[in-house]
Amino acid sequence: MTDVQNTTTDSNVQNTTTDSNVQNTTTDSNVQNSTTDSNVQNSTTDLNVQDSTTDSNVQNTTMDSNVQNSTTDSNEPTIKLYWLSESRADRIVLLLEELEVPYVIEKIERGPDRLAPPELKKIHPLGKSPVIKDGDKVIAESGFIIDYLIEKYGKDKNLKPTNSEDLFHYNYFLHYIEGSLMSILVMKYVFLTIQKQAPWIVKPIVNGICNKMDALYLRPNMKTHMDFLESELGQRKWLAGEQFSGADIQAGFALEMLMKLSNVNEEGATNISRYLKEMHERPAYKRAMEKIGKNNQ
Ligand SMILES: N[C@@H](CCC(=O)N[C@@H](CS)C(=O)NCC(=O)O)C(=O)O
Repeated sequence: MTDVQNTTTDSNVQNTTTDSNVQNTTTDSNVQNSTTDSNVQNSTTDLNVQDSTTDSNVQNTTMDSNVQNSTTDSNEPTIKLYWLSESRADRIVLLLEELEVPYVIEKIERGPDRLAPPELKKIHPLGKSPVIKDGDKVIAESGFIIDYLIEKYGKDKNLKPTNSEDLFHYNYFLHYIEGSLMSILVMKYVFLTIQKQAPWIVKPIVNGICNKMDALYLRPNMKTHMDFLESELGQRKWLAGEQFSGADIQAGFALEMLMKLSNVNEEGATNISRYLKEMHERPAYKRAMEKIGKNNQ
């Protein structure tokens, strides 16, 4: 759409202000400054910014100048999510909607190579999404972001169990999803993409290698994960217990991907399907999908 992002509240002031922290961001001119007390931070970005969305009750967003303005009252958090299209960053939109805190999304499109634009490395050296800024902190890793935001802003939201049994499951699944499940799913996705994009002359060889890898490693592993998750969700309503939690926010994206890449329908995974359906019914989920333009799910 445009390389311009503006967020204006109250007046057209280019400031994000919290207690001890002042943040100014100018995206179009590729200059970004964050100032916290005596700590001054400058960074440069030329991300292809598509849109900027904030909780409509708190902040208004306009797109017609080179200036990003957001002024919040002193108790409001200042969270900015760098959201990459078709990515795990969807999790953080869902979480922010569950938390009902004000936030700004900077939408970034994948390049034709399906990778994130290299400019994302100016936000965090790994250049991956999700990544958030909260005041002067830059935070990466979806599991860590989820726990950080719940700890900081979700005390009254019941998104992190307090009893030890559920907390045990919460921590396990927060780690398991990225540590074990996603690596298999990403590998499967990469192999499918390689097969799709292989030039015709090498296609038979590429297909041979990919299909072998699929049969020997990927499919059996995906089946193991599917059986495990079916069994876990047969024992509890949500992954950590009877209460929806950050572990489910971490898991939703991966379970959708597992179902799609395994070509399994509802009957093939009744517990996972029930679980995903219940997640889709959550008002925060609906709002999150609306915000990222996936409201047809
Ligand atoms: N373990 C990280 C993974 C982050 C990650 O790999 N994100 C992908 C999107 S799903 C990404 O940024 N890919 C773009 C690229 O590799 O260029 C997390 O959970 O946040």
